[in-house]
Amino acid sequence: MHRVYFSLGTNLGDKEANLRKAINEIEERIGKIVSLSAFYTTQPWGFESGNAFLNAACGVDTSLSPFEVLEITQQIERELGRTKKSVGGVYSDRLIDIDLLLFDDRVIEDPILTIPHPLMCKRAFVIEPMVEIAPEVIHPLTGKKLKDYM
Ligand code: PH2
Ligand code: MG
Ligand code: MG
Repeated sequence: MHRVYFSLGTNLGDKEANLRKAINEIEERIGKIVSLSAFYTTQPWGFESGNAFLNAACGVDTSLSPFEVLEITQQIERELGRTKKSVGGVYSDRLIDIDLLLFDDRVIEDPILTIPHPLMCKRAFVIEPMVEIAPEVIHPLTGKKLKDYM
């Protein structure tokens, strides 16, 4: 079994329903949800929009590989109505975004998947929910506990 952590975000439509649907699909297709943060209302980071976000984080036990997990999260995003992907760091409003943050203590640098997520510790909307559910988890590149990023 592997422990994987996801960040979830939405700033369009029925945001609470979007998060709940995504979490249900993750549980159906990826594995058991072992921890789920509160839902945090946050302001758009890195782009201009009048639509606030609802963000959360969850921990899941899975027997899948990182690339299988990535493929399934992208499928779930599409099924929940995600259309545009951010291109070159230019973000836009979205119904759902599911980002893979950590996969055990693996370090992966691949053109389609970077783990740990390179920006996870720089974004309050990611690190706050993660510290709520996984304060003692160690960042595999820095050796620091997540709670020490707050
Ligand atoms: N996601 C982004 C860019 N900016 N801002 C907030 N508040 N929440 C997000 O989930 C978010 C963002 C890129 O995926
Ligand atoms: Mg994202
Ligand atoms: Mg994403």
